[in-house]
Amino acid sequence: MRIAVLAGSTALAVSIFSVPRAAKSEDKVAAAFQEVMVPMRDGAMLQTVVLSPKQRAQPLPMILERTPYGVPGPASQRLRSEKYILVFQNLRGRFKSTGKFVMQRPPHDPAETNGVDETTDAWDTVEWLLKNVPGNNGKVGIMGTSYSGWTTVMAAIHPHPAVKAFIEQASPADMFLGDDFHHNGAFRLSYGFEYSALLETTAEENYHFQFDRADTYDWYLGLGALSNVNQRYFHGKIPTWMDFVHHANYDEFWKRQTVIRYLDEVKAPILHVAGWWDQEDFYGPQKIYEKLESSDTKHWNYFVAGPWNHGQWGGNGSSLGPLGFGSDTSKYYRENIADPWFDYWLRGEGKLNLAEATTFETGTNEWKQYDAWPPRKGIERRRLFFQPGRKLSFDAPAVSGQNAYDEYISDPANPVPYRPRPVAPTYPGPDWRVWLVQDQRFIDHRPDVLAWETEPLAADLRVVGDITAELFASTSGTDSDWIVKLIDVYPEDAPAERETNVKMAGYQLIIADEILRGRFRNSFDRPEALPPNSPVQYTIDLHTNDHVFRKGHRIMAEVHSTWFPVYDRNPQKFVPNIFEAKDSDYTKAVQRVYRSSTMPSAVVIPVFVGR
Ligand code: PG9
Repeated sequence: MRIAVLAGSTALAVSIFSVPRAAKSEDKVAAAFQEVMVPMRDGAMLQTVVLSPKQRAQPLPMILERTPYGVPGPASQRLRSEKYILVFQNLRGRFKSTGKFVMQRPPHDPAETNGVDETTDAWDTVEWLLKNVPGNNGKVGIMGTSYSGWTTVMAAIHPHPAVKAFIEQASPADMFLGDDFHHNGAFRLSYGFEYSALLETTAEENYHFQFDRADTYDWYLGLGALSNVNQRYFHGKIPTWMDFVHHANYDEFWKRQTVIRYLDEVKAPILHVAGWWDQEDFYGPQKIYEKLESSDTKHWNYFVAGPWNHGQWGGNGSSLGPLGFGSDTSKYYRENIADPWFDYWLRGEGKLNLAEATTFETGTNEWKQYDAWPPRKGIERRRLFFQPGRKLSFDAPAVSGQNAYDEYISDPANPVPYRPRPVAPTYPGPDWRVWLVQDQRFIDHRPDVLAWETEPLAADLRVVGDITAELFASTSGTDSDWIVKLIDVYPEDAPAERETNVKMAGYQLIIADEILRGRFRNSFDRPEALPPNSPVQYTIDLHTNDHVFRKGHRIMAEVHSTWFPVYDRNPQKFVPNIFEAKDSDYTKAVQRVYRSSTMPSAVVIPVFVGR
């Protein structure tokens, strides 16, 4: 059995404005389609579609998805399973739902007795469905990917007692620290700009910003300073853009919005799902799982990660970009994890044979199970040090002193592209969906990209858990971005991938990556200028992973200071608010990465050494 709504998530990833569930050829069960307006406690009416299997031997549980992206239309009259009633709902202010759409509306102030938010809307919806949907068995599951993954988590803060299980897939956790809109305070320019234009023009239009250049790298470069966005295009009319401008630091606006803050207790079973190459919300599910794990006394909190981009678990998971995985990993997830999860909690069927963490180990293409995430048993944290001659090794650097560094000039007028040009608009893609697995050789010749590489590995190296970069670096400017990537370099004799036939000789595959905006090195709330030409130590979390660097492969660490236009350019001169920087504030800077015994830049990897 497969739960049809899972397939909907693919539509989300392909085009976020496809209805969340398009009819599929494998949909076999005739369904009754019903569209209703569900009343909320403050009088708002939310457009809701109920798809119920026509043949029902017994009352069925309901699975609810709450989305800003549109509900299925009347043509949706088939389902893949006769086991569930599926319910889709548009959030306030989206499509026919009344009320006001607020991007990631935070929970209301508890002092406000009539307050509404996504938690109360989910509650009111469940209450209404239980009373009004014929043939339901009184049990509800809530699930979704990305935005609707986030509404799933919001519902889990204070769930209706009828909600017996959740599946949260790629929910953002914190839009300033690690998901769609910023990473460690660095602004995700192309996503932030295009997504807010898309959602906050009229819902009927779902306006894709009309670029007048095929290569948006060129377009964003021509845009210049961020302050030009309002002057030339948005004119102060896009609320989310105005929030970016007014909340350039990690202030109460962002803190109130993060779900982490409200998750003090696991109130119903919840499964968290992440994709290793999720180009949007990879941070979220890891952090949400981690926060809930601290209060998981009933063992209701579980983690799954696979070799997927954003939402790929709903579609075909046999390959991603050039990479083949030896089997359909998404099908595996659906059939062996997601379906049994809901069958167990909502239908009382089967046993829950689920490990605390189930992750797909890339490199070997094997599913693994762990009793903790990140695993603690058998793990040794080892440093891969940057060495002279662009070498990377486990030996601590022998050289000492201020002169052991590698250097580049970072020029905001010529930023490092994040994917091969021309950079097409984010949506509808398809390049956006695969950029994290694209061969990094397209930038390795640039003088502003530095890389350090190991010798070919004598044996497989299994890396499981949290990866961190420890960087000692200076800039001649007073602000700077630092991007660190951990890359798997394939040997020259690497065969083509079986599923995709792509030749992998010399391929440079990103395994882990992150950016840190230097001004936030001590505090995300209070940015500080960097001391020019003085080495500073940065610790950058590259997040958890499960990857085997195979024998014969090399490991590479890469550092640069622009990643454009997925991130805006740091002016490299400290200004109070980068959204208000002038074109003249953007300056070149000399960047040095140190690799001495006293300033040993390194990537710290969790090596599995056995139990
Ligand atoms: N990544 C998208 C998103 C989630 C939440 C807020 C804003 C954007 C999405 O795919 O829904």
